[in-house]
Order: sequence, then structure tokens, then C-alpha cells
Amino acid sequence: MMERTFLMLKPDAIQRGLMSEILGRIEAKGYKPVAMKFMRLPKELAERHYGEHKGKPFFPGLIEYITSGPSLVMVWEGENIISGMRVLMGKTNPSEASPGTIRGDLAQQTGRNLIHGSDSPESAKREIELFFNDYELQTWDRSVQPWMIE
Ligand code: D4T
Repeated sequence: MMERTFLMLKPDAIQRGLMSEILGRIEAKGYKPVAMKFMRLPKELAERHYGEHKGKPFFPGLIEYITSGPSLVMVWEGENIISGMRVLMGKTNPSEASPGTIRGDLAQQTGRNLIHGSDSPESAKREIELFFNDYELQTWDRSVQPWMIE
């Protein structure tokens, strides 16, 4: 099933100069970029994005970290990309993430786990709408698509 997901390279990925490393993995998989924006999340937007975690002990630290510098917020498209990106990212806690995954290879702690990806079609829709207007989403064909999707 062709899907879209919301992805965010968090401030630690930007600070550590890991944008090209991480984007390279997503591009090499064959997924298609639909939208990208480099922005420092306003506190109110960060709190809405992580609304389900409000009241949890790690929430204040999470908001401080995610608003501490610019992030790269994005929409990508691909076959079953929502679950596919969760596999590519590895487990939320990088110390449990498998080698070969973004978090398994490049991160150590849950509080500095480099990347966010939507966890369901409902979250993807909600998160895409939270960060992007319709006119910011590019609909385009990639000429190599038939070599990746039969
Ligand atoms: P994100 O949303 O960043 O992709 O993370 P996940 O979807 O993989 O995991 P999550 O919603 O459970 O956690 C959201 C965010 O909170 C941070 N966090 C989480 C934390 O700092 N301490 C914790 O104990 C947990 C559970 C990391 C990701």
C-alpha cells in the first residue's frame, strides 16, 4: 500500500552533522521525498506534536530538547513506509535498536534518538497536517519507481 509518513530529524541529528547520513539511508531505500522544512519548533507546536506524552516524567525534557535548535521536518512516500521507516529507524531506545538501523548504528539514548517517524496511518495524517499545508506537499513521479515497485 502506498503511504505517506511524517519524519523529523531532531536537533541532535542536525547538531551532529548526521543529516546526509540519515537522509542517504532513506533515499537509498527508494522512498520519495514529498516535503521538507528546516525549522526550530515553537514550544506550542512541540507540545501539540507530543501531546500524548503530556504529564509523563520525561515530557519537560523532551520539549526542551526538541525545541533546543533546528530540526528537519519532512513528509516521505513509499510502499508501507510507516512500518518500513520504523524498521529503518530501529527501536525508540537506541541501546535496544538493532545494528543496521539508524538508532542502532548512530545513537545511544532514548532522549537523543535522532529521528521521529509516525507510528500509524492516523498519526501520520495528524502529524503531516500539523506541520504542512497542502501546497507544501509535492506530488511528482520518480522515473526509477518501476525498478522498485512492480
Ligand atoms: P518518536 O516519537 O520520537 O519517534 O519516538 P517513538 O514514537 O519511537 O517513541 P515514543 O512515542 O514512545 O516517544 C516519544 C519521544 O519521547 C522520548 N522519550 C520516550 C523519552 O525521552 N523517554 C522515554 O522514557 C520515552 C518512552 C523519545 C521519543
